[in-house]
Amino acid sequence: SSREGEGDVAFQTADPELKRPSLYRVVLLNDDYTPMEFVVHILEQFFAMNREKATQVMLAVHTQGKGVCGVYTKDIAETKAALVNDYSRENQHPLLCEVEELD
Ligand code: NFA
Repeated sequence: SSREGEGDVAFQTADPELKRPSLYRVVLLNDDYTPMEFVVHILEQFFAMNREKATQVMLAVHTQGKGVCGVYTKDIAETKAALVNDYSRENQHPLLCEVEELD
């Protein structure tokens, strides 16, 4: 349990305290205008899903209002959501991607 800033390097090796990073869901929200094919394309390109999985998740968002694209650490979740939102806006679709902290 090395204290910060004291430089006791020996303890860092002997007693590493590894905190697991907090996890965050990246979710897509349904809307009335974004084409289903565009949502499938997003799930394939940004979340590495195959066509079958992407179609399942898209339909879950469409019927239930929202759906989980993946679970990531904070930086990765926020970056993915921002990339999806920028890409949707560039293509003039209202699709929204949000980040939720896991309990
Ligand atoms: N509800 C959209 C439609 O009927 C499809 C959609 C699915 C949009 C998932 C956003 C998310 N065209």
